[in-house]
Amino acid sequence: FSARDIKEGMSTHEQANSTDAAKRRAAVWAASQIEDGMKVGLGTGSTSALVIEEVGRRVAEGLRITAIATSEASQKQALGLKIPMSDFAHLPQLDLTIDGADEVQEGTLYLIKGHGGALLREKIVAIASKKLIIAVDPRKLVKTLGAVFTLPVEIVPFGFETTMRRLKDLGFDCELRVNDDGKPFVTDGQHYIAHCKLPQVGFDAKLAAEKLKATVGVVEHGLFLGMASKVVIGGPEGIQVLE
Ligand code: ABF
Repeated sequence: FSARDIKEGMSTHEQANSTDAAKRRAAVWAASQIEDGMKVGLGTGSTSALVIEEVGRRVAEGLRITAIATSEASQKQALGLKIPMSDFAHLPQLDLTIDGADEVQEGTLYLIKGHGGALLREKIVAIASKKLIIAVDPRKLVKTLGAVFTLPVEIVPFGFETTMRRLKDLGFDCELRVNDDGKPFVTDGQHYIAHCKLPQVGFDAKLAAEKLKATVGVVEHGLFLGMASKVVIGGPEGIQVLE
């Protein structure tokens, strides 16, 4: 199935309901992959919120896990559901992290993440995990990264103007993320986010990732390459798992 299968013949309201149902199916399947005793990373965003809800339900039924969250918002939700939370001082490695994504490239499982504003913590948690399962609805599948979303790049506030100029010189056309009041959006790590358009022709994700990592002032970027073990896509009637 595809995003088209969901959209055709539906009103806007029906589409929203169908997207929510797709996210929930993906979230419930992803949460079902957690086994008793696991150390689990909990993602950020609306799909991850559904995962956390399902994990909370399973914990209330007796599932024993310890978790680390990728954002203050997910930490708060998890604590509210009485999911035992910890930190990297106590859990150096995680068994499984479940998170959402903005885009998933068909074939490679390369991801754009970070529109929820938590890409740095998401990457730190993902890299500390043996496995990363990404739960999405079908709208997230793309042929080329950057087809729908810009790439979020987390940058240090000091000198952000000069960092963004250097990003531009490297071919990344970026805009600073701002709140409704026009002030810069500040991440949980107290950094800014630059949203960069990716070229749709001849884009080399690995080369882009290398260039971004080598840019002074860049803390981390939202390209997650070779990190997803599985991607679960919720659909109108079930789920599809890509690996
Ligand atoms: C996080 O939340 C992000 O990496 C991604 O930006 C976003 C996806 O949110 P949603 O599930 O609400 O689409 O996982």
